[in-house]
Amino acid sequence: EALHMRIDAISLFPEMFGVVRDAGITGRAHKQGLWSLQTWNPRDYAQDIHRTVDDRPYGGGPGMVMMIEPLRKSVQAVRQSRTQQDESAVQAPVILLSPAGEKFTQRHAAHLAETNGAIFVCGRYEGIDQRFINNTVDAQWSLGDFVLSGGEIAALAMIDAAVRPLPGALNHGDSSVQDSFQDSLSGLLDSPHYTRPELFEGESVPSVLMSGNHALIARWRREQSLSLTLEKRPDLIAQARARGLLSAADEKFLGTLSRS
Ligand code: 9WO
Repeated sequence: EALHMRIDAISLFPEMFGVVRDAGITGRAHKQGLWSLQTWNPRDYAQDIHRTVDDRPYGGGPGMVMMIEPLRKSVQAVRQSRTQQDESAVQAPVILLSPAGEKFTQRHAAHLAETNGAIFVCGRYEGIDQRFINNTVDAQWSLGDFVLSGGEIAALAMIDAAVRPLPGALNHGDSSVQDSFQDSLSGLLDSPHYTRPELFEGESVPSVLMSGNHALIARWRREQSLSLTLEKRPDLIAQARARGLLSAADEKFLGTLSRS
């Protein structure tokens, strides 16, 4: 059976997840059954007639805090549903989207496929009762140092990054393209792209790309990638070097750059 990744999202705004489920590469991959999404609204697990999910912060201060119980019950419902679907399935991690989390990278995206997805918890208001984080959250992931109005948009970005590399998600699912995905994992920036017209406002496409010489083109792209990365993200060059991803030819080319 083909690899299938299941994502569960606990959110007060489940309609936000329609975008990644229905549009573009992730939408097509969803239609193909490469991954599935289920959303869970904590409001459906509230205790009272008003379906309250937030309350005022102990100690005072502005805003409201998400209550533990609707969140905990949502997680319990997800776990039950996952067990019903596959009794032998490993328990997926409960991941909270938060600026306090680990910085999300391509490694985290790849990890999601291996753990059969995740249970994403999207906070709203001023935040979530710390006891839910202590008791139920397995990891916190961040997109970067900025504050959103909720975790949903961060979860959408991470789901997109996790679905793209699933085998068959990209149109061109052949092995050569899988290799170029591996290249993108090596952490070098991509070389520039060009399409028609050949001449635009006096600027032409680099002639090597018109040469038809595939070996030459591959070398040019690699060198563009190396020089662009050295210029804009030298930290990624160091990282690629430490991982043994730079060939002798790469090092020789980089040497010509730093000497000029
Ligand atoms: C907000 C926050 C601010 C500073 C330090 C730690 C923090 N944690 C949170 C938090 O968990 N907030 C909840 C989720 C409730 C308010 C909206 N939330 C949120 C998540 N805002 N921004 C994010 C987020 C998530 C991932 N990457 C970047 C931002």
